[in-house]
Amino acid sequence: MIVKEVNARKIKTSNNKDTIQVAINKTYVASAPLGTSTGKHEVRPFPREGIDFCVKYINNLKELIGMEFNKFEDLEFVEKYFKVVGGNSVLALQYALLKAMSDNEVFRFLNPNADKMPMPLGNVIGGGAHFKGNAPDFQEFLLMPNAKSFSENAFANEYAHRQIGRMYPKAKKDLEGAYALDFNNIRTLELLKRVLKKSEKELGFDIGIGIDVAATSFFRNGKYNYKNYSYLDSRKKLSRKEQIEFVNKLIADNNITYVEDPLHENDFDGFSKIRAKMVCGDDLICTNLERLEKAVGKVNTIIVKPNQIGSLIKTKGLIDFAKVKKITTVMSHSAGETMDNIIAHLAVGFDVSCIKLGIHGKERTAKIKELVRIEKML
Ligand code: 2PG
Ligand code: MG
Repeated sequence: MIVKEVNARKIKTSNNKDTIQVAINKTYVASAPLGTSTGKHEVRPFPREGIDFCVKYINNLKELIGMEFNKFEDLEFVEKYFKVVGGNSVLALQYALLKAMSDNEVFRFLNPNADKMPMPLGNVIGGGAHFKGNAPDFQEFLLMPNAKSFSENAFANEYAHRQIGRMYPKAKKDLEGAYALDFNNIRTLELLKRVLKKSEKELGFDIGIGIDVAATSFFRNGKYNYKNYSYLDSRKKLSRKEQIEFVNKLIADNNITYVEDPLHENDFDGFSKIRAKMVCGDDLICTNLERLEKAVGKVNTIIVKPNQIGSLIKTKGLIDFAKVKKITTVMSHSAGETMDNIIAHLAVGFDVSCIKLGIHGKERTAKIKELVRIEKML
């Protein structure tokens, strides 16, 4: 594929922030999302000079014109711009180049033998940093349906989401389209179990429960500061030990399979004390290989968000390392999404185990629909 034209412009994410969109040869368009509860160890999405500067810089990238890109590894060339334009600009450029090289069939280009679909983790009830108002302290309550196909699983998530909408017609939604109810974490789990029982009966397969505690977002002065703790205490401060006990009790009482970021982003050892089937690091790892190396033996699952590291080459390296160490990989959307559906392709092409997505909202369904389309092709 020969680059004839590179065009960049500024667009809005679903949380109304600015990000960059890049088009290669007018046809292949891509953009990278922005997080809200971002980890301290994530790369900067944009440099101090701002997005307008990046747009101008990329529009003037004369050296790319006439260059040939044919393999995944060729994308490394544009990573030298990282220092100047930041992680999101580099990713948008790499995504657009990847789409151009593969004529938009990215997953096949990454893996011509791709034959497995990821399991969806659907964000159905939310709070934490994703909702300004009264809601659970935990950022995400997730569903993990266990049907054979991706489309059945996606349907199950939508079904449960719709049920909650019917039960609480006045409920607001958070940044990712999950319902934001003025519930404490325990009451939320009780509601979820009721909804899942009904869904499982209707649909005929099991649905697991996951949570993204996103604990760093309410960790202050050495304590976990709850504002919606339980029936008896709304506000409560937990020590590290109490936090571990509380999370482990919730896991046991509610049969929770997946737990993300139960402790703050530097407590590697704390993660190893959590007793769930899948203990996942998001802010803990930040899609960073050095941090994953430190986390071996402490977590058995990781979130993969290319925008946390601003490099597709490094993202692939991290996934390869995780596979060698038998660590489960979960490709993930971000709170501030765009209409780009490339993570659907990356999940299948890189053969990750799961994909975490919102259930509701056009930026979320864009990815789900693409996965349903890919499944039909496999
Ligand atoms: C998370 C993500 C996505 P954010 O914490 O897992 O759900 O949120 O993009 O705000 O980091
Ligand atoms: Mg997270």
